[in-house]
Amino acid sequence: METPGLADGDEIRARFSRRMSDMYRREVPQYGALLDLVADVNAAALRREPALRERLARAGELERLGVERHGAIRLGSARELATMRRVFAVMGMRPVGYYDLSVAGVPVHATAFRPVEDASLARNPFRVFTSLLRLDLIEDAGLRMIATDILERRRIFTPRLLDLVERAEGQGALAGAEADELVAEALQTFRWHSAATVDKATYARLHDAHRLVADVVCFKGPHINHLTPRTLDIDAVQAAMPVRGIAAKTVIEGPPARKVALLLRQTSFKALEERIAFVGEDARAPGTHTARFGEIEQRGVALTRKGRARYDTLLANVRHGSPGSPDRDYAGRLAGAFKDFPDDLTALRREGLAFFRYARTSRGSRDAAAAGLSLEAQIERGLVRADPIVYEDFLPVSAAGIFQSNLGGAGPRSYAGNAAQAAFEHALGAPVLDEIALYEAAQARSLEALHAKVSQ
Ligand code: OOG
Ligand code: NI
Repeated sequence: METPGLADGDEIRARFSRRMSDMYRREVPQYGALLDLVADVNAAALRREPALRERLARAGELERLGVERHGAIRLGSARELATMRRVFAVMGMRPVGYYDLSVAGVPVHATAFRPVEDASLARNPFRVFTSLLRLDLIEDAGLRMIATDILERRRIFTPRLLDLVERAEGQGALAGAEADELVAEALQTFRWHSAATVDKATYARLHDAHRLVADVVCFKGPHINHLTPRTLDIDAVQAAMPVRGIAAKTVIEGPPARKVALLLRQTSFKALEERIAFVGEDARAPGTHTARFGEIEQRGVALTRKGRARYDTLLANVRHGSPGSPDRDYAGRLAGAFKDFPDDLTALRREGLAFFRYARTSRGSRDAAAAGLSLEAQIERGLVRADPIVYEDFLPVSAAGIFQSNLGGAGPRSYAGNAAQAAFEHALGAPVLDEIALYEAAQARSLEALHAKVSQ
């Protein structure tokens, strides 16, 4: 059991992510092997780069290096999504961003539940990429009815969890023991069930419609399908995975390797084939299901709308709009495409491509003349510091790549790409926050604080 006393959202999230990690390691031993590899690679990076170690130590990030950054689930109905929003709210997580995966042949749309305050992100950064199945994209009307019916009847939250969520909503926090209980009850929603809730034939029909449809519809709950620790050297982990017998996806998603890390780079090991049991007469003829995998991520600076538009265009040129597996020379072509994208912090800042947090240095606070200088002049003279703001969200093309690599070689389906943010928000019962607006606000707040100090 954890510490007694009152537990706020940040504390509950920290406990939840720790317990989830323990559970997932027990459920998917290969994930433990990935964590070991990441720990080794991170340790080597810290030995190799003392400056990096120092920077992380100063930021208080060294001891949290091994803490998972995110996980993902896939939900089946509006009711499930709306309730999940309440559960995550108790853990200090808000829905940020809208991701349309239909353009990439995956019949879901999604948001990321995450902490939004700097202090909360620093305390525990855990977030959950949460998809909602788009039943409207199942073509066969009969099958769509079957799926809808199954999903309307299932209950993925324990009654006790719902009680505790209501209590927390009323009080804004929970007593320590109640928080532990809430975490334990919430974990029930995320655990794996090797027993399917349907017979073999129904599973097969849903699976034929799309593998993800079977994954969402045929089980008692929305099992956590991966967890993702942070690595300091994603290229090293990617190279070492096969050496340790871990089947890595072909390429690293996101921007190329650079001096100044941009946005988010991710890679994963392929979903494992697991034995499942069907209901009815098929109970003695087990089948297999692939859904669960492990992933790693490396985060860089958040890009402004201008920077992001440039990133999206460059990436699209390299991928030629194809969400399928990129070819062998992909990394080379990707690096080539980004050759003209500035790769130093000053240029990224001056060209308005990335977000920064500004703060007066101790010299700056002593220098009365600073007030009369432009921001650039103050930065040049070391009176003001500009620190890059880390990107805390996801990338739709990357997410599609992660989904695809876990569809076991089944090629992408084509859906007429149609974002449906309004429908998603209706199901969620709330609007999603605009991720770029959050970075804009953080940068603006830091500038305001700077000016406020100067005018004092
Ligand atoms: C989610 C895949 C997307 C990411 O990190 O981009 C994702 C899923 O497979 O359910 O987790
Ligand atoms: Ni992920």
